[in-house]
Amino acid sequence: PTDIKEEMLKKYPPKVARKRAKQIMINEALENETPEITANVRTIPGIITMRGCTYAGCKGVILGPTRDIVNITHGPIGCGFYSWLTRRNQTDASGEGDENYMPYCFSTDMEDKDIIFGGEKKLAAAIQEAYDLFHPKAIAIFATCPVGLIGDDIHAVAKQMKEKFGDCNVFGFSCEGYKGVSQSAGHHIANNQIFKHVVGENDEEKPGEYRINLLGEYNIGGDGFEIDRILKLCGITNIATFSGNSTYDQFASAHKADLNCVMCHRSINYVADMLETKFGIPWIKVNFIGAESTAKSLRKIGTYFGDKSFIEKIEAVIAAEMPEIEAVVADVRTRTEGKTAMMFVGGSRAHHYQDLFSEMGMKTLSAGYEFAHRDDYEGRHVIPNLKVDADSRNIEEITVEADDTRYAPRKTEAELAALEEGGLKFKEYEGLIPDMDKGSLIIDDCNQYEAEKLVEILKPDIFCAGIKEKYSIQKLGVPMKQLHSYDSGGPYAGFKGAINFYKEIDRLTNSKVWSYMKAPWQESPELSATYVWE
Ligand code: CFM
Ligand code: HCA
Repeated sequence: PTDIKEEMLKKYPPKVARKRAKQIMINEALENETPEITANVRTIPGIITMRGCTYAGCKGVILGPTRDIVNITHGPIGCGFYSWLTRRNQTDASGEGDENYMPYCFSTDMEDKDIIFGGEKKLAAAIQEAYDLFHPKAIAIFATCPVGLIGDDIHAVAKQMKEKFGDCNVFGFSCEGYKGVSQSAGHHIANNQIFKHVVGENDEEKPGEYRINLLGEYNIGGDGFEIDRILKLCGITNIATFSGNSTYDQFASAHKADLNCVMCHRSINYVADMLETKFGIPWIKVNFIGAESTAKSLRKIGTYFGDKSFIEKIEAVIAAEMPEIEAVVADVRTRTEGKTAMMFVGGSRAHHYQDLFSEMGMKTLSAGYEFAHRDDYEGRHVIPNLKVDADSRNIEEITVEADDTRYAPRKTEAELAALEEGGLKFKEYEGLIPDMDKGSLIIDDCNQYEAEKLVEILKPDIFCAGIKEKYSIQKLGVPMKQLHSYDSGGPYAGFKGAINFYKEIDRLTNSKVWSYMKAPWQESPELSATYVWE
């Protein structure tokens, strides 16, 4: 691995190599303590990063999957267009009276004249138009880069329109693309505003004995549908998913749950913490990617609520689902055992999907996040030591306090301590590093050049990343699976999802098509030329 790291850094100018060296880690045995990685820092200009922008993290990721909020992008048309369902987040609006605005793409379509003379009037007109057409419960406004540069005050416009309507919640997000170093800043901005403007708005009692929120599940390719199916079988009531298949009212009622289950730690841990501080709801980390992980997560929920009959019901569900999983695994493993994978994805999947691969007997040679923070790699214990740099200071920190009337600790200190004693950890995420093999390569903010080098040197049987990586990897003759959009597949979460995934990876890694393929320049290299500098 040392040689591979050196090989990857060799082409860089010395200053760039020094910086990248801190983001490329050879996993050492964890005898002493978890080694430190540099993360959540700016991408070096000139590098073709896999990352996206802060607006994408706020509008596309967190609010995009909510069906009954009209999401208006204040900006040039491309920003709205490229964040319009490309993530394959699904929703079920088949219920009586359900609103679904997700198939629409709302934008102010800013043009040169709006940049010069200001876009606030155009924004107010767009909000009015959306209100007149749909009378939605809520309208959200998302700022793009030029909005911040010219200084349009989206919050003032939102406030003015909210007062004017009286029956529609209007609020804005200062999530200009450049606001942070990646999508991650957008998550934080989205979490803050949803918490300030929506959570706690609906105090109606909610039915259900075992009530949870599922935080950080976005229903990509129907993942959330499969998880909800399982929860329902177990008798668990999901009050709100943040934010797959969600509605305004789910967010507004989130304070009615008795446990928060955090799936994607990176994107939503802020909401988990705020719900605990303000309303007294504890949170645990779960993972519904992988059959074993799904069973483990369900058992954690069972332990938390503690009722014997509930725990038995959960065990019965697991016992009913597992035989099919075992049969498929036994079959695919004859073809996938010992194969290798690499994955570079967002801020949680590069960790979660390793469980699915190991269930198939496959080994992860290298993995990393696009925009996770050190706690997602090393575990939450590093949070107190994280340096707050100029880029993180840019993002508003909101102060949350216990609610005067509605703060109600769901468990006493003694009950929590007893559960911890028994192995159920609260507010804890240990990160990706401890789960990876010694000698594997962990790479933060991996880029186009490094990805190609890795494939060239280690020749994995499958490479997982996003759309920008898809074709360059396939052209190297290696099968590529998108772990963002799932290409056209999914669900991959839960029990049924695991089966879909095993079959898909079996098909991809055992197809002969890649070995038959020759790139055009390999077949007829008439374009070979020598560059001459005069
Ligand atoms: Fe969380 Fe996500 Fe991810 Fe993410 Fe994303 Fe995504 Fe992702 Mo693409 S919220 S961090 S910002 S699990 S959109 S559903 S796939 S990069 S690994
Ligand atoms: C985003 C969304 C994205 C992009 C995926 C990709 C997604 O970050 O803006 O690069 O293929 O999951 O759709 O992460």
